[in-house]
Amino acid sequence: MTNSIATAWHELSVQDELGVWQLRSMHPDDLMPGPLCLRVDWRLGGQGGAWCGPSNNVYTEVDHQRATPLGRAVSLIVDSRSVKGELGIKVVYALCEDPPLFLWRTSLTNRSSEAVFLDRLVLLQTIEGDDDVSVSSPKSGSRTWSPRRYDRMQAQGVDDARWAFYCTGWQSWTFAGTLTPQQRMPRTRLGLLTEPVQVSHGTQLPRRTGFFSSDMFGVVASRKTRRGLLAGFLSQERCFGAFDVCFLPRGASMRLWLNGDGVRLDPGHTFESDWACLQFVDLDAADPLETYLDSVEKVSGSRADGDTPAGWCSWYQYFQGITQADVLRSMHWAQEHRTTVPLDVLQIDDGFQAEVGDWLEWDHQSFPLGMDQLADEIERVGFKAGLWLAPFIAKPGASVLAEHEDWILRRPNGKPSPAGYLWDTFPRALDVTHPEVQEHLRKVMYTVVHEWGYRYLKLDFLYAGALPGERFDPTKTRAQALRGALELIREVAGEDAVLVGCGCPLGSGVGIFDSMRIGPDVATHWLPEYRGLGFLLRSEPGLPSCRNAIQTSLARAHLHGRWWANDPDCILLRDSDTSLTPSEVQTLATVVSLSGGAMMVSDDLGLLSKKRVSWLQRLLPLLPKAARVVDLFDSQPPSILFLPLRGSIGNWWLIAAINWLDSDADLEVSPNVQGHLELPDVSAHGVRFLALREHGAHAQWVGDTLHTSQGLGVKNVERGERHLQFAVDYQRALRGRVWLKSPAGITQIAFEGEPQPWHQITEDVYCVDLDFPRGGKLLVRWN
Ligand code: 9PG
Repeated sequence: MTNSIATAWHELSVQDELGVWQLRSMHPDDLMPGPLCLRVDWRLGGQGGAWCGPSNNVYTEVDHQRATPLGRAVSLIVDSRSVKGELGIKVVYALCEDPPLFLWRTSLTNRSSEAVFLDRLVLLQTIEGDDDVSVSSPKSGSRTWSPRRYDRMQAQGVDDARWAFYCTGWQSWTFAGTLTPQQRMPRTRLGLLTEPVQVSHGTQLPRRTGFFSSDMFGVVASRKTRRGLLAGFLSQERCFGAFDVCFLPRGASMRLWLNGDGVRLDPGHTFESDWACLQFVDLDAADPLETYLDSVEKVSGSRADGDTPAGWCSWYQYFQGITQADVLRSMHWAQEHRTTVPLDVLQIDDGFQAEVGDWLEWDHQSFPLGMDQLADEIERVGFKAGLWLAPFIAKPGASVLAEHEDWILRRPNGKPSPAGYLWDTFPRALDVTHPEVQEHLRKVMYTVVHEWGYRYLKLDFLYAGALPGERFDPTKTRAQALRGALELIREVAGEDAVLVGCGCPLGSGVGIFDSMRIGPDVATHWLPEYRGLGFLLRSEPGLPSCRNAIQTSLARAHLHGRWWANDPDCILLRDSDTSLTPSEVQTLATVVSLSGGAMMVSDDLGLLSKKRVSWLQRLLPLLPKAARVVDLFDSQPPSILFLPLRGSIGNWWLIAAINWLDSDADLEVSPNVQGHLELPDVSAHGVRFLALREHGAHAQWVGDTLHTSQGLGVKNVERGERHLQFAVDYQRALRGRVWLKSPAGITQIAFEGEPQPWHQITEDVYCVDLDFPRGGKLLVRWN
């Protein structure tokens, strides 16, 4: 029997006997998947079991008002059982109208008398149109994914130039970007050194051309029809999940699945999956992924409305050699420059602790004041004290491991679960489901926040809480283990602490973190390198490098202000002791500024030249929102950012275009359908950054170097017949050049009543240099 439900947006039909379902959009241009099916794989008494659709004991119900995380929705509930009856499988499909999103999830109940171990929950897989039979006859638990068994998008065959797949990696440092069928997935080639760090256990690492995988959500898109299909999950609290796509000559095969991690489901117990969802995407909409991204935020309660951090971080200057003296030097500099460069956080990174893992002991020679008094000192002079911790990981020599061998997460063979190669060693992960580890985490967090007084915490290497292993609590998936530990940390730290996630599986952090690192580490070099091995590492997508940090952050710009405040990693402004060119420094600073996210500077501030300090000043205060990466679905790496702004001087656009080439190049952007801008001679790895405004017959503000916004500090404009007066205020000193247009010429420019010299640039454009301790009124007169 076929059951259908519909709304103004979508229509769903489910064929009971075959377990085949299909979703149609009412919008004829939308990219629709063909017939789909579900699948569950498990083990019971040493035997594999699989279910591929409700061929047995089906019961279907329609509920017009069923509660979902996005409000009430018309729903279809299909209750069925596995062939041998050991597993009860309930699927709820829901068509939400506001937002227009299709949701579904499965609940599995163990109806046998023995434990069931859950391997995989496939929520969507495309099927061969003429091969339905293979779908309804369950085959037992093979773990491989054979794309030959799935089939086409309902759209025509795959033409290389037309298709694209947007993928986002598992954690902060994993690759994100848009790929085409003739490309391969960028992946690490360093095996056990980096794979446990960057890749979710079980997620495909496809090597073949046109085969891709994305964690949490992904988008298949047609560049020609400008339509796409987003498949993903509304939360990652119960399972890690991925969207796998392969482009084959006859169509695109897709699979959206959750990793059960082999967790134990006891008799009578039910395991509910996270909600899966599909969104039809218009690639040319102002904010194409808005419906999905906002829904994730709604479900987990984002913390994006707090203040976005601006401050200093010790890591990229001092690394593990940081001392109290270095911190105090930067603090004094920030104190002296407060009126020109208003920073609010001073964050001590890795290096204060006695050993990675032993957080409550420190090196008394390097930090004689002690970590508590140092925090007091930082707070006393008016900054937020920040500290780095990697709570789920420890170096092999740490006393926490010597004293508690049983806290280490281990593989079934008893060896520690690989956590990657870090700090020139192989560190261990803690089993965060162990009650003693949880007690230890409570103590560490309580001490650091409530006794020492650090209000800003950068919590790093969090993926270590979600590595595969035999856990104290075998009923918890890796995602549940991590989420539980993150919730515990937030609970102990309190609502007021600013928590920054780093090295963190992204979906697990929504609702926990105020800010999240969304890309790999920056570095004072453009390409990845390690001990002179640059040539081998160039294409590593997750290793520290300026290029990797910028590219990944651009691909995740849309998360800002929704799931958290994005942290695109630090800016590095130094002009000595770096191999970054001035153009590369500008590209990094421009992208970080236009991200609207956190801005941490990681230089020895006292060593910055005057010019570089003036660059830093222009970046503060932070921009109020993120720019849109307009070519996200069209180029890899993306290179064009637009940010529409509105203020008392009208509406304008900030536009940045990046030259990714290794040589100077002419760039072109099309801000609208009617026109394009030619941007000649942009230097290698450099950026052209400008403000675009309409110009009329009257006098007006044209642009400035006061601030990256080029105008948000103009709080008020007074227009007279022969004058214009701008009230300018950035809540700091005012330094830079302002360009003004005046068709009738200029007779006087004055700031706070004092006449200022000006220069004529073109027939009707003039400029004036300002250097004042604070904002004020800029007056322009003509005859
Ligand atoms: C401190 C650093 C900084 C940095 C973090 C994180 O693969 N690795 O060897 C690797 C080492 C360090 C690292 C990332 C990866 O950086 O992102 O900002 O806090 O830890 O150790």
